[in-house]
Amino acid sequence: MTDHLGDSVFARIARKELPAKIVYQDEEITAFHDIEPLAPVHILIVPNRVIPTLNDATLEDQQLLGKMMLVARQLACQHSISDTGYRVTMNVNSDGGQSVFHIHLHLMGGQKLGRMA
Ligand code: DGP
Repeated sequence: MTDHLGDSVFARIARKELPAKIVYQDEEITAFHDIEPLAPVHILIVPNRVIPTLNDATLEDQQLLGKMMLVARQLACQHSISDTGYRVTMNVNSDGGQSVFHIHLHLMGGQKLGRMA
C-alpha cells in the first residue's frame, strides 16, 4: 500500500515503525522475510526510500538497483542456497503481479522452484 506522500508499508518497515524479520539493513537498503513466503527462503530486498515501480527508476537509481542485486546474492550465500540455486525477481504493475508499490526484489530458494508463469 502506498499513499500519495510516497510512503509505503516497506518504507515503514525500513524505518522500523512496523515489525518484520530484518536480515540486512544499511543506509540505502533493507531486506526482510516475506510475510507470505512462497519458498523456504523468501526474502524481500527493498530500497529504504520509495520508488513505486521499476518504471519510476531513473539513471540516478542505477547504483542502488545494482546494489540490491548484490545484497540478494549475499543473502543467498548466507542462507546456504547459492549452490542449490535461487530466483531473484521484481514484479511490475498489474500484469506483473505487483501488489506493494515500493520496488522490491524477491529472493526465493530452498526448494526446486517451478517454471514462472
Ligand atoms: P509483490 O506482489 O511483488 O508486490 O510482492 C509483495 C510481497 O510483499 C508479497 O509477497 C507479500 C509481501 N508483504 C506484503 N506486506 C508485507 C508486510 O507487511 N510485511 C512483510 N514482511 N511482507 C509483506
